[in-house]
Amino acid sequence: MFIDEAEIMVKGGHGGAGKVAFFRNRKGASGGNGGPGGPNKRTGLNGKDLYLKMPVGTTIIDITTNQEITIDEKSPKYLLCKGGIGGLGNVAFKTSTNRTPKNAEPGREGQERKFKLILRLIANFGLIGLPNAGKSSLLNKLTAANVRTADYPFTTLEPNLGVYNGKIIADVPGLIEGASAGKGLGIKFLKHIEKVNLIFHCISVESQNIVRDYNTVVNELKSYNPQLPEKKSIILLTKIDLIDKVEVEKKVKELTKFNKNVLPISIYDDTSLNQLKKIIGV
Ligand SMILES: Nc1nc2c(ncn2[C@@H]2O[C@H](COP(=O)(O)OP(=O)(O)O)[C@@H](O)[C@H]2O)c(=O)[nH]1
Ligand SMILES: [Mg+2]
Repeated sequence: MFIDEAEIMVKGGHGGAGKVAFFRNRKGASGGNGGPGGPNKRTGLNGKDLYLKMPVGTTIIDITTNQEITIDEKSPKYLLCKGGIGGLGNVAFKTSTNRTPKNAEPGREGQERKFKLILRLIANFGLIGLPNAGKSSLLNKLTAANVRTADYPFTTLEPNLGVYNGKIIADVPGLIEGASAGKGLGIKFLKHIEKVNLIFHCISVESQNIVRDYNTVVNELKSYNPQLPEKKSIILLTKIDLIDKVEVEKKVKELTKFNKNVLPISIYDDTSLNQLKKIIGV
């Protein structure tokens, strides 16, 4: 299963107690600091650091403070929770009048924090569009991905990734009218296109109203994140093998009103696929 959100509780180690001990001759305190401290003023060992491995692209949000950081290649290591400070041993409590104090500190609790983890896939390109627009078929055609495709909606229930020429392409499923209100798969997967450099907005020639279908998807993007429709995008008019050239031209013309580049394409037409590969390959 594809998990892209999780909540975790992290707790730093306990500091460990300081030691109450005395030198053999009973001439003075010898308990070292935690944790836990040893005799002969030995300071206890520090606990081993615990590292949690997370994929690059994971955002870590402190649920209490809303403070957030995102793991990227440049800053791969963060301290989530500090371990507790060790307690002072009885040596620390020696005074000129009391050489043999019998008290030591217990050591402190480690820090405890709750985090929400959100994974946004790091993809260069994102395929979006209504169900059945041909997104998964294109991903399969361009890359070694082997995603199930079929002529009914919601064959793809999770985002899929493929690699072409070292570039990662994400197939983001399930956008329909009302997705932002939770219909269908909802818009939970849209976080995965927030970081792509270029969006391919797929519309099938089978659409009865390509302008309306285009707007439907853009509106859902907008409800999720008002900046998303501002992202660089290209319209892919898909499955052009199903209609004749004149009809394709007409539909391309209809789509030019959105001031986007429109690329007519079919998985059965290598010339059009090569044009798409050129865009991805650079
Ligand atoms: N004729 C034709 N059918 C296609 C083309 N691309 C996809 N399809 C078919 O359209 C249906 C939906 O495709 P799919 O990739 O699952 O769409 P998705 O829901 O957007 O991922 C499948 O039956 C595909 O075989 C194409 O270029 N030409
Ligand atoms: Mg699909």
